[in-house]
Amino acid sequence: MGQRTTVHAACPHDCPDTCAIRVTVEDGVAVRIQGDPDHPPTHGALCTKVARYTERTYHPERLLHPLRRAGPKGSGRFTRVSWDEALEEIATRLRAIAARDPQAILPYSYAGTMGLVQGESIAARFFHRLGASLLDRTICASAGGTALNATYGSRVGMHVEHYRESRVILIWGSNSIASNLHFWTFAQEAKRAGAKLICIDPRRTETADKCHQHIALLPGTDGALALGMINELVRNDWLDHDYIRRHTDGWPELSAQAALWPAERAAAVCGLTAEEVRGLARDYATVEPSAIRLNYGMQRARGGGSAVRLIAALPCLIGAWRRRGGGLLLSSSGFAPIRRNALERPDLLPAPTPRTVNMSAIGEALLREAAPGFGPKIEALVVYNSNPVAVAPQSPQVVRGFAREDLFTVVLEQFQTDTADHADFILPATTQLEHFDVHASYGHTYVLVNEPAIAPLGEARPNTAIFRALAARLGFTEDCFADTDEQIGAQAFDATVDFARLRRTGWWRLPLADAPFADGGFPTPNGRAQFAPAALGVADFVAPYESVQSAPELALRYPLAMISPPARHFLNSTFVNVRSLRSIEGEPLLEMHPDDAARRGLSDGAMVRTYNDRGEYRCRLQVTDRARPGVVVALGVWWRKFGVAGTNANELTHQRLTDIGRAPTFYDCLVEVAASAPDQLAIEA
Ligand SMILES: Nc1nc2c(c(=O)[nH]1)N[C@H]1C(S)=C(S)[C@@H](COP(=O)(O)OP(=O)(O)OC[C@H]3O[C@@H](n4cnc5c(=O)[nH]c(N)nc54)[C@H](O)[C@@H]3O)O[C@H]1N2
Ligand SMILES: Nc1nc2c(c(=O)[nH]1)N[C@H]1C(S)=C(S)[C@@H](COP(=O)(O)OP(=O)(O)OC[C@H]3O[C@@H](n4cnc5c(=O)[nH]c(N)nc54)[C@H](O)[C@@H]3O)O[C@H]1N2
Ligand code: SF4
Ligand SMILES: [Mo]
Repeated sequence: MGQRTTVHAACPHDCPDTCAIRVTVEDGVAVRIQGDPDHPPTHGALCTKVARYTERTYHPERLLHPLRRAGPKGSGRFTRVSWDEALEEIATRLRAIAARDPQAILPYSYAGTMGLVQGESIAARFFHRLGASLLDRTICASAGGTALNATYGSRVGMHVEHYRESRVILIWGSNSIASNLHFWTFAQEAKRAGAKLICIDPRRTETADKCHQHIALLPGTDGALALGMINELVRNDWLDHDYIRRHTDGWPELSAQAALWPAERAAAVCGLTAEEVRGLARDYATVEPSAIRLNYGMQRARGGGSAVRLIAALPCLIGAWRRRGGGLLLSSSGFAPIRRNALERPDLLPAPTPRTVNMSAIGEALLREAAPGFGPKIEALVVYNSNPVAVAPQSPQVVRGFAREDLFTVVLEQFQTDTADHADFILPATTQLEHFDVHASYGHTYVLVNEPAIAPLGEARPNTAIFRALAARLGFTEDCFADTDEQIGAQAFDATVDFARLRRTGWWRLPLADAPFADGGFPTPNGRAQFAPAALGVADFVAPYESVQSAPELALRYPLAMISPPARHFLNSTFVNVRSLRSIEGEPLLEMHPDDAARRGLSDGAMVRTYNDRGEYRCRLQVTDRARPGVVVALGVWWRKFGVAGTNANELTHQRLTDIGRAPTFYDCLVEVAASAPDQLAIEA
């Protein structure tokens, strides 16, 4: 019997649950991964994906050595090189570009790991000191986040545990069983205690199946639904006048706006019945405590920011915040006492501040020439914690950008993703089991530590080590480049977090009130929720760029709205290459309602072509009433190389941005679907 130890870890994935994990290690090998039974949100359970984390870590296709491109851009052909050769050549190329204009260098990263150390710490310091372009990290949550900041002053909300006490829960724009499993456990507890669960989602998800009611609105119409509900709250006087008077600003403007939205008008926009709108308002406002679990599904359309502002007003109007089982949660990330400046060191930036490039329109950015108002052409891209070739909207442009022979691309990765295929250099990165990190969460109110369980595999290195080495080669001598990962972990939180204790216990609950806004006290300048802040005015319904109602001419050619929400057994594009999980998801599918399929003469299992002016995507059709009429669903995000024709659903999405927050509009996308020619059927087994 060898040496057996257990270490405290945290799930690194971009998931609101941020589970506390215990890793069992035997003779230097991670043999078991379990949810921490003592951490209240995790309560000992992990999702199917991360329960398989050892399969991912010890995957035979892990990148274990630096690689240099050995074929045309995007060919995916590489040869092994030493770390020394790779770092020296990368440093030489970056130094030469920086000598002309460092803004021609762009970092591209997101939340492949949510860790504060392996995310934006040494990496941000490195790019700040270099004077590289800044990246606007908008691809996921910035429409909803900006809306919460405007309304509540920060990204704050209910504690997830308190949903067990709610008597009615609106699950709004969320397939919780797939993407927020640990919230769902609390919702089920509430359900057993008699709570009514209502799911608001264009798709009949597995979560909708398990709720008492499913409201299948059209994509991008949530703002209209919220206005219709507010209209009903006023008409029936289901308002908490005292809470509104003492703890909110802008109600006169908001109520005037909502007066224009009787249930009939809202219903017509949403593709619902007026009774559905009225019933929803009644259920929401006449039982206490009532709670909303808002998620990001509805903010991926043009009006997503306004929709979140309108929905965020609801718990204030009925005084739901007075009790801890009432209120709303979209994100709790604003509660975490993170010292971003200490981690990222914006003081290292040159003056004037470099330009900012929006990650959500990376395709456009890579294809632009130097221009006033844009700045220099992008000559180098350093990608870490992200797989933009698969996940960024409008892949035809993204791929053309990444395929530029004159672009120098470095990708730090664990696997040879679609993005890594387009690299000049691939640098092998460690996984969560192999490096140190600290975490906050956007779905609960704890901070966590992740101790390394095993030594790095092969020659893999943590992101921090890679950027430290590049900083040294570029001659950056500031002390902050010498910080160890554990020192960075200690800098990550303010003094409310006792770092030494956190390392002993693995996780720690932030000292917050149970019902944080029972007596107002929102983190706005005057402590009141803002319905019509000066910068934005009152929110109204903002129609999608592309929908039958808002773009009737386009809809003549492309009459179906396509949404592409997360698949349950993947995490964005992570895990697509883990065989056991991919076999559960099967293959890329397009769901279509039987009426829409019959109208096109398409049958279940047929290969289809989904297309619009931007491109074409081929996959198998699934005829199912999970999709409502007029809406097709492509669960993703699949790696392009696993697709029939080497594409995924982002072949069809566009790069236009949300009303506020500069975010992508993945679910604001009209398409048409037709049978695919038989010679295009070849699918790899
Ligand atoms: N298993 C799994 N978990 C994940 C992820 C994953 O890929 N897989 N991704 C993680 C990430 S990065 C994030 S940001 C979160 C994402 O979290 P969410 O975006 O909340 O993802 P989902 O739970 O799929 O919920 C989106 C739901 O919104 C619905 N929807 C689409 N358009 C609209 C609309 O206009 N209005 C309304 N009301 N609903 C709409 C979709 O049908 C879908 O069921 O989940 C995280 N967790
Ligand atoms: N059509 C469509 N597109 C979408 C979405 C959608 O719903 N529909 N969702 C969008 C959303 S919400 C998001 S958040 C984005 C997500 O997009 P990304 O942030 O790109 O997320 P992933 O696809 O999970 O890719 C993360 C990559 O980081 C790598 N990685 C993980 N840990 C580390 C590490 O420690 N070091 C390094 N160097 N690499 C690491 C993983 O191997 C993985 O390849 O996708 C967006 N794209
Ligand atoms: S992906 Fe989410 S549910 Fe799964 S282990 Fe990680 S934090 Fe928990
Ligand atoms: Mo996301």
